[in-house]
Amino acid sequence: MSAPQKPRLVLVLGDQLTPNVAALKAADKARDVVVMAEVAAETDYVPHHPKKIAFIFAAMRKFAEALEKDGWRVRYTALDADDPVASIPEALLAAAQAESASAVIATRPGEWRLIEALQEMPLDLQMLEDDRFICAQSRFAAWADGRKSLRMEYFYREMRRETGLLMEGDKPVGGKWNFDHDNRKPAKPDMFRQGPKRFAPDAATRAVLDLVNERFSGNFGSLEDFWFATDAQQAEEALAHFLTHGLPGFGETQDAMLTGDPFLNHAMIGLYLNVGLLDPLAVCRAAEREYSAGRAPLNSVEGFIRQILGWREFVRGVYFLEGPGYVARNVLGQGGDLPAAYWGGETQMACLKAAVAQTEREAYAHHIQRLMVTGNFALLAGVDPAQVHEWYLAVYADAFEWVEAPNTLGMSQFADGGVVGSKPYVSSGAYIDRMSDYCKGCAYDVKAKKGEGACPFNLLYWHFLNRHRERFAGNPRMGQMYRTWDRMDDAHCAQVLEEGDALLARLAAGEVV
Ligand code: DLZ
Ligand code: SF4
Repeated sequence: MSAPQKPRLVLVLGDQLTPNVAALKAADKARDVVVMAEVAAETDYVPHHPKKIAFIFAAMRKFAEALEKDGWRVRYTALDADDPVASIPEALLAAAQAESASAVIATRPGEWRLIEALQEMPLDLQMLEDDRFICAQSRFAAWADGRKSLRMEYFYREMRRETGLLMEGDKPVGGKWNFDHDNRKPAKPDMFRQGPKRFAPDAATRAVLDLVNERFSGNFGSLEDFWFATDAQQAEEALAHFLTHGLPGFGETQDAMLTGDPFLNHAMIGLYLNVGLLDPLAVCRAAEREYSAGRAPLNSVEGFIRQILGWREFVRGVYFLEGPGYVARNVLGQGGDLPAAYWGGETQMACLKAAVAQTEREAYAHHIQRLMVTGNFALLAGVDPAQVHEWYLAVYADAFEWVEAPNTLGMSQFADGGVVGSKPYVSSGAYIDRMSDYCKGCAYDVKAKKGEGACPFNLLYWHFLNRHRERFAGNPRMGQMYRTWDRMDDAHCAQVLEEGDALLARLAAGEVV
């Protein structure tokens, strides 16, 4: 009889919580040991929102329990264990010693920092591609190869063709690939809008909430009223709830912002997708069924599917294609500090206040609040993109670097020089006024372009375009903006720039704006 084979260590990270993750699929229940750990290195690389930490820990603990029920042997180290471990490599080294093991099977983490830390361990590491995505990384690289620029829209069309989602033969259903034109309406308060499904914390989650409260109450973000799904079954319920109640009206108002209604018809499933509680292709197919059955209109379903099949897959491809240096990019050379208002400090700007207050409460803001309020303002105000990146990575429950960095540094801050977006997403206050009810209650006047009470977005929009003229004037998508600026009278322009300078100086001095 041959000696039993040595166990291998199967690493499962806090955002790899599915039996379909590559490392588990490659492992042998009868032989191998799953390693999971709550560690300070992961809780502290940015000051995560307490609700995000609680969500991840609760989902990790419940997933570990499910694995054990399913016959796996799991070595789980809690943050408050008697013999805690400080980092993922340390957890693996401790497990290697205890189990007399030297081989590790891991699924590639979603962050270069952790990939490199694993590669540096003195253990025999097999790192498998994370195949929980619709588009394999090699497929993305082949698509990107030789292209002068990468545009999500073209990638998305290929993904539609390859998956057959919303296709009639080789034509897009409805004759168009993209129905965003119908999806730019402002929203009105609606008592019957349901919002996402909420779950009362179970015993495992309550224990985590106590721990997080004890250890992380100093972090930005409220832990009160925790309602996220924390296992796959609950996440499925949250999805089903959205498909019935949210999806039909999702499209029309997907870009709208309303004080007091943080969710509108948004799905709030990004966090579940990103930790593995939901599968992206299954989610797209479920949404497509709602269209086929006549329960949701095409503009909603196409817009929703594009976020997952197009945008989410695209940014993941970009993150891994661009390599570890991506997060340090700053092509516009912006160097200001993130205003204290982003961490809950005072501000007179109603839109910024609302987006940050909601983030503080929910660890969530929707794409337009992120892109056109907090992102737009940071870009206009000349903030160092690395600080903006760390803020988004910390405060949103759905934020992991592979998805957050291309969205923040690329799409929102243009720090990558146009890999992700073809132009910077900047706007004056008029856009926010059109899409929200924020301006009505603001100390600033959105109609004022300069002078007393002028909306900071109005001043800084032109200031930004002017200070980056050399880079952007030749951009075909921005020429119109420069022509408009050039037609304004010189005295007006000079005053706008002077007041913009003064505003930036006040921000730099840490004054409340
Ligand atoms: C975000 C996070 C946090 C806060 N804590 C842990 C943890 O204690 N243990 C763990 O395995 N994963 C955690 N994560 C998720 C990781 O940071 C994530 O896997 C990497 O950033 C790669 O996406
Ligand atoms: Fe925001 Fe300007 Fe509107 Fe105030 S007036 S809410 S600062 S856009």
